[in-house]
Amino acid sequence: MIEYSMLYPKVTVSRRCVSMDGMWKFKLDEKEEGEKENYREGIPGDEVIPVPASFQDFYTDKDIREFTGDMWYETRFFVPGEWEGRDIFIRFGAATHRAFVYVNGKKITEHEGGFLPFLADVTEHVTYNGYNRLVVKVNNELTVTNIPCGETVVLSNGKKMSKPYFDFFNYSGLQRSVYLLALPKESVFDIDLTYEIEGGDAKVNYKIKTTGEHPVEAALYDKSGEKVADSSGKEGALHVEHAHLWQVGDGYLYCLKVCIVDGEEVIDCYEQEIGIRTVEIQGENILLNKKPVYLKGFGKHEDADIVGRGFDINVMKRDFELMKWIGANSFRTAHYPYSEEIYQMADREGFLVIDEVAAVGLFASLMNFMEASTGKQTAFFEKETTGELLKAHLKALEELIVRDKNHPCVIAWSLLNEPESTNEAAVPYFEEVFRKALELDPQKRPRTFALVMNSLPDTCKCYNFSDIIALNRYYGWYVKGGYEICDAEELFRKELDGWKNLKLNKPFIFSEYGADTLASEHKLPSVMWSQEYQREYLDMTHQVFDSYDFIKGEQIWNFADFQTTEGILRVNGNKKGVFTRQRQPKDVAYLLKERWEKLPSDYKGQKA
Ligand code: BDP
Repeated sequence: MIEYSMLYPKVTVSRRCVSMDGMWKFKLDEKEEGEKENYREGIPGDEVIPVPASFQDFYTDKDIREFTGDMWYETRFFVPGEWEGRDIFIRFGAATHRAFVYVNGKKITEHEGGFLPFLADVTEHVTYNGYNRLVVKVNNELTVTNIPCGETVVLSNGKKMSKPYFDFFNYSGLQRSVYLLALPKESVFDIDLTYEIEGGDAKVNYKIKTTGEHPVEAALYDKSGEKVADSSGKEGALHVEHAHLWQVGDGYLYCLKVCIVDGEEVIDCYEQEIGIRTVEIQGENILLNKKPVYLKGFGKHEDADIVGRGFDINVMKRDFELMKWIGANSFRTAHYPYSEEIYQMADREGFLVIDEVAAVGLFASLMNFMEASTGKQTAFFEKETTGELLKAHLKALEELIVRDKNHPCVIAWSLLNEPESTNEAAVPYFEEVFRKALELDPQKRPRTFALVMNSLPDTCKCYNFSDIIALNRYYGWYVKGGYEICDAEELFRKELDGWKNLKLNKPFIFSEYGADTLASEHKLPSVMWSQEYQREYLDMTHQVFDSYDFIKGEQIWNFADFQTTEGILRVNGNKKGVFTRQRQPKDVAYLLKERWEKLPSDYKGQKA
């Protein structure tokens, strides 16, 4: 059980919420002296840095960019006197990968996991009508007991370095917004919703958790602010006549207003935007509002110049404009839960989201993207540390589902990316994770995980857990690239025939496929890394997709070029983007646009 409310911070009649974003004091603890020197009471020096942002790409010094260890942040905040008597929290959108929070020199809380929000209850520790000091120690070391998995090594010069078991740069710090909240003592804590569509009408079933015993009233408003239904009680149903369903490209949102009342007095009100829609798997189909839907889109990253993985509202806007332009309808939040504002945007724009927890790197290798195709085994789930990892994974999963369950855009949970699922030891681990997701989600959305190259029909021990089988495949890139692409196609078809023969009666999607391509390279005839080859690769891949009816979606890797650890296989990052890191199209963007605009939304769907 999460002991604080995960509801997104909002100002209402009863709630106050003040942004703490801005320039904060900052210090990398290079000498590991922060504890001894009592940084919790104030950090030395004058360095300041923006919050939210990753710290890495502001500076010109490589030791800073690669810094691994503790970093300290500090800011001052004012708590209004009229807030006395309320519960006061500091809400962190995320702190990557773990944080220790101190207010006025006193430790308040700590949190493990770098991509989900947490609250520090500071009610008893702040000075009212006065200034307070907030110090946060953030640590960005990677381990195999937390997600995402990796190692921290010490180099011969004594400096620590992050060695991710995953293919994205270990951006870290306070990468999301921080808010100061004042809530009434009795407040709305959590909201569960399920939907039933009845002809043209709909039923919205709700369950409200509060921190007290007073009664609850719920009312639903349409986009124009008209009340369309209401109900009393912590649990109930709202009947909506002629419901405007939430659809792809038509993210119609109602506003659910939940109030705790004491007679005439309103104790607390919270407003939640909701979209009325159903999601289910039926045979080989993914059904949205009982109609088959074919996924077209991307695996993405939160990644951009300068700000790194820090939430940037401008980058978000551009990304949605590009996704609409190209005819996409969906994306996967590879490889971690994204900033909440991105799901809100997907809700409004009518995008389908596969929401991924940060369980990436569960395959002990620094180059798993290469080695996964070779059949290499690392006995990952046989490690002694697996129990501890599972605990961290389940906790993050709970935070993810509680945070995101009310977004209409979220149509499935991705519970792992490219784990080593070829070993029996993975089975009990998967069992726990898949069971937990089902238990936590009131809407019982489909669950999936992305299968790595060597998790094949005859080697993968875990595909049966998935409601949607999601394949990450690189035939024509890591396997038989270049002039050998004809052999890649043959192997690709052989694998798919294998899946077909299993008659799983489940939908398959490609959660990754792609080829590294330098925006600067044109070459006729093609060579690998040229824009011409990216096109050839996609032509072959699309032909394969179109030959199998059980394939119900394609999410290319990646939306845009992104930063990774440096190495001989990465040219200043991963270049599989359809767009450059600056969000301009490579040639294949036009090819995908043509394809995706042509494919009907229910492509290959058998009518339910
Ligand atoms: C897969 C990973 C992804 C990598 C991609 C690649 O899921 O994170 O970036 O392949 O190699 O292994 O480009």
